[in-house]
Amino acid sequence: MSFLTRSRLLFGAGALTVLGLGYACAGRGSGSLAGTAEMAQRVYVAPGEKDELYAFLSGGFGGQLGVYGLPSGRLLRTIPVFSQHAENGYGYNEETKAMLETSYGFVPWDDLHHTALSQTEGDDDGRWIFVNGNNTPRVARIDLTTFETTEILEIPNAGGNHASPFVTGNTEYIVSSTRFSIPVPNRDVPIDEYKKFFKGQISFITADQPGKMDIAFQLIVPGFNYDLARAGKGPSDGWMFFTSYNSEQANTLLEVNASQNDKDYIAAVNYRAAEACAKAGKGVRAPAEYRHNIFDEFSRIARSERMTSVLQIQAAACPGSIYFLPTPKSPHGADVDPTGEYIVAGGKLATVIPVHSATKMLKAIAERQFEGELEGIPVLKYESTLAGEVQEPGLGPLHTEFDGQGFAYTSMFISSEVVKWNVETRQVVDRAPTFYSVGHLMIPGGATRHPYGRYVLAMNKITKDRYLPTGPELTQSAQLYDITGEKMKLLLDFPTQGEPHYANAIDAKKVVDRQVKFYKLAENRHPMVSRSERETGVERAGRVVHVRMTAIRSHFAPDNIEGVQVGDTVLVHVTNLEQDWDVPHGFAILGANTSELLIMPGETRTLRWIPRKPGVYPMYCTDFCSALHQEMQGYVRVSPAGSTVALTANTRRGAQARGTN
Ligand code: K7E
Ligand code: CUA
Repeated sequence: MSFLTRSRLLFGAGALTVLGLGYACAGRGSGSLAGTAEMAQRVYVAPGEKDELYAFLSGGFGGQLGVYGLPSGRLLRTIPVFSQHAENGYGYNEETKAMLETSYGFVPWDDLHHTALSQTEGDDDGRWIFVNGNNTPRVARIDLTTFETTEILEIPNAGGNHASPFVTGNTEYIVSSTRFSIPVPNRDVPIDEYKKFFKGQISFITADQPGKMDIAFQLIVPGFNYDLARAGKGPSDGWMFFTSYNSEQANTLLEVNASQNDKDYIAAVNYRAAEACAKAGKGVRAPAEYRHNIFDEFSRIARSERMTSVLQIQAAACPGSIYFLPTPKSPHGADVDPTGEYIVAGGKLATVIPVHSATKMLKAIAERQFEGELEGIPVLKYESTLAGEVQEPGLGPLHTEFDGQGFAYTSMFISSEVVKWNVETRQVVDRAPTFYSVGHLMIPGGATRHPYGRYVLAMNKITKDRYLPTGPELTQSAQLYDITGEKMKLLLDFPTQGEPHYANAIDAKKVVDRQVKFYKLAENRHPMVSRSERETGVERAGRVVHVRMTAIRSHFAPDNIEGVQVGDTVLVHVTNLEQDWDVPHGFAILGANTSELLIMPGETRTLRWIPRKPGVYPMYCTDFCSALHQEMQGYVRVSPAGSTVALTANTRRGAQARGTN
């Protein structure tokens, strides 16, 4: 930004402040006039300018991923992942339905909690972002050249895929661990025989080859609740740390029964040792039913593969692959600092923040400083791995992020604040209130070796009085703080979609240059593609009618179709002939029991329609694509079943050509 622009901004922000005064004076303001102007200036992205960061916020129970610009907080896009998305037909059109197939059938929704950008040598590389589906255990890959979900892998033997999809330093693996232990394999057993039958599992999923996600192995672990995870680096390279709670193994009233033990555990997995053990034949290929859904780059059609087995290893059979680190109390977050030396747990009910040392852990393992064993897994002595505790941090510590300058930032759910502390001395150095009940925090690059720093984003669970009310359901909210100085400074509130849990942000430069602007028509391998209007037409195969159609500014070809009958399954395959950026066409037809199609340039999308009544059905383009967009329309004539009206389509504009009947 030039100096001139900056000064103009300052001036503009002054005007904003005057308008905002009423609210600022009314109470929870953000300080002085000058303070507000400075805040506005820091987050204001002038018309025509762009944000410096992409932020990807999980959509929680919305099942999707939100793309925001930072520092402005502007919503740029919703990427459909686990939920059907009528806006662009994801999960409704014939090409993408298979993405939502599972071993339970078609599951059109999930609860998306965590995001993980792909990494190379411990830094974000901008290739993909991975996300988890918590309810029907799944992980997904989103390609950041197209901002599309291109792969989904279901996780067997999991009930609540929560500790997921955290990534290793070169994206060798993403992980999945189960929040709810279940019988493994899942079967019909009495619930109160939990301790006998219920198991946890920790899965390592190969992730560095697009289209080839696969469960390398599942480590079977005690029936606790596994909550979050983070990969090690530096001295903890090769390790993955998982928090667990409910070490009591309660199966009812967990609010009381899983809060008995003073300490639960961090499960520290040496995944190279586990991998070697699995490769050495110590595992068992167990039957398991799950799906691997892949989106083909050239046909742009998803297919769902049925998987039938998974490699399982038992902790006891693979000594050295997993250790328990006692950790107070019902820990939630597990976070590793940029150097890889410190592992921080957020104990929801703990009065301190425990900080483990990777170096001490390795030494304690070498010296066998164990206090016991749990189902064959050594339990290290608390003191043997502890670097120290942050005293009186606040109430309800959940998640910690790092700025790369030696400071950690922990969210305090109960006392609604962000607490900044020194990683080495573990002294609290600053606090900032959040509005209200903060869950995850996110520092751009905070999970990498080199945090980008500058901001911390707090994602809040409760907003109460922060926004204009919208009935019983109020918006969720994020808050952006400046962290470049000694003290955190609140810059911005912005509403979010669904309930964001975790998020990632990345320097926009790592993503913008790799954008796909359109799909090449010449490379379109969809079996029903029409690469020109000459290739369009209609065809009947029994009760199925295929319509091959093209869309280009500003007409469909064909745009008059006759001879469709009530009860036919009509498959309209629309190819967008445009070869230019930002020219999608839409397609919708009266009474269709599905969403529209939104067809990107060069791709083919299919709408399934079973007309129920005779009549003439208008169809039209839903995306205002040109000055003659309103003219982009047509008709389908539907006759009673058994009618003698021939199937025809005006495949060339104006001329009434016969379809292949
Ligand atoms: Cu919301 Cu990461 Cu599911 Cu904590 S989790 S807040
Ligand atoms: Cu095409 Cu509007």
